[in-house]
Amino acid sequence: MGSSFTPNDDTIAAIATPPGDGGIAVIRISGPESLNIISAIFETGGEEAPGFLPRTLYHGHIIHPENGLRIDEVLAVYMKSPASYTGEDVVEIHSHGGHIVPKKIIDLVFARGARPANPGEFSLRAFLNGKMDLAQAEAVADVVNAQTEDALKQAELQLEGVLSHKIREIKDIILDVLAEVEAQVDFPEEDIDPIVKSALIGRTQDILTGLEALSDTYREGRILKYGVSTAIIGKPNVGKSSLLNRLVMKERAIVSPVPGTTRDFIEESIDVRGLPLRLVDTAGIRATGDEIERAGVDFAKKKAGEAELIIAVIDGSAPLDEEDYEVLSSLEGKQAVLAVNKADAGLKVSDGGLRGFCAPERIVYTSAREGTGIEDLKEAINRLLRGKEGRGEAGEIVLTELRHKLAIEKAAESLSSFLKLLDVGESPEFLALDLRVALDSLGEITGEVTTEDVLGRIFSKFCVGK
Ligand SMILES: Nc1nc2c(ncn2[C@@H]2O[C@H](COP(=O)(O)OP(=O)(O)OP(=O)(O)O)[C@@H](O)[C@H]2O)c(=O)[nH]1
Ligand SMILES: [Mg+2]
Repeated sequence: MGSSFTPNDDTIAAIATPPGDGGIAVIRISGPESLNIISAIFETGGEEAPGFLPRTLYHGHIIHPENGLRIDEVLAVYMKSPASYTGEDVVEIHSHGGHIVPKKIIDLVFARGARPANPGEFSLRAFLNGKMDLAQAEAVADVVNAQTEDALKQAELQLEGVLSHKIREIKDIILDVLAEVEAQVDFPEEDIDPIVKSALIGRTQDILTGLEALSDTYREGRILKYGVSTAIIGKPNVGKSSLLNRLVMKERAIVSPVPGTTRDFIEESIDVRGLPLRLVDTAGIRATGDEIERAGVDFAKKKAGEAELIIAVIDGSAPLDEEDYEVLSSLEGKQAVLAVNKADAGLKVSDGGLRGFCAPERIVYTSAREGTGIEDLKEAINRLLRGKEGRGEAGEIVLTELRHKLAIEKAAESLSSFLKLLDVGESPEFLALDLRVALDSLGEITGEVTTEDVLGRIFSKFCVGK
């Protein structure tokens, strides 16, 4: 089963740049009418229409075709099919930015027969026309949405086809195994030669190990793509807001010596060693008679419950008390690091006293007031989230898409089933079936096997003009 979509023969257009103030805006047109449309509304200074050589930038004006009025001074370029992003005839107009000019131009383009592009429709066409595979097309959105350098690096790798290449390599090995199995179809009554059989088992197990390793990278990939919800919790006055301010490197939250200062929660995004964190500073957790503060404490507990990562804070300059123990006990079963803060004011808390609540490598000593230990805290978070072993090569791909992980797991399941059937001496036809399912599952990643429904879901997440 392959993708059986007929490329659309209509022409689509969109303003590809975000609306609002900006030096320029880009209006993108794709489809058979692109060249006719631009020819009808564009003229170069007094001369005849230039005839648009492909991949040449022309300077001129967008002219209203009915009344001849100049709309804007622009640059325009024509990219002839198939040498364009979508694989179709594409025209891009670089006009002045703002709200009015691009809108007036796109209205002219629509009036000449183009229709508004759906979200992601340019990339969908690029996929349908074989300009990129599905994993690459998905990466286009990731490049645009990347929040940190590492997230961008991953998106670029995927866009370059590194993931697709890896998937194809795995598929090639499965195809070899399939060929071996199919060669046995003519002798269904005989057992597979033990040497051949053990070779098949070995190769399949290697693939399974590779698939499992790839699937495991999703943990990190998901973080890179979506960020980690992180709550800073602790009893009042231990320096949670001071720590938040240090991490975001600005005076974001109010800091005061009065316990119970923070009541509402404060959210900020930060980049910790390339990992995007969505950080929430919360009210100090304690029993309180103050109604507003109590609402804050409830919020804090809720945020802590929802967070994927906890930064627990205690005041290291004072002995631990009941309120600290309540916070520390809540860390059980959570991904957490512990900041022993106010380290500048003389430590009264020792590692020994904290043992049992938090592993030693997750405890850091900080002074939010003096700004020390902040890098250690980031490093502890980095290690915790990426796994101790860290990733191998810098150019190593990680999975950032749940869809890919699920497809890989499905393929792994089929291969495991293949191994079981092989073991019990099942006939080659049945063995081949599992291998084909595994191939199809992997084919879903690159879009060799796909449905309109899946494509609709993927591309609707894009913004218009992409
Ligand atoms: N000596 C010292 N004082 C600190 C440190 N961090 C914070 N403080 C002080 O501790 C007090 C409380 O700091 P905050 O950051 O407001 O503490 P908080 O945990 O957010 O407090 P609540 O919002 O009331 O729960 C302030 O007077 C800070 O200046 C530190 O590392 N060393
Ligand atoms: Mg606070």
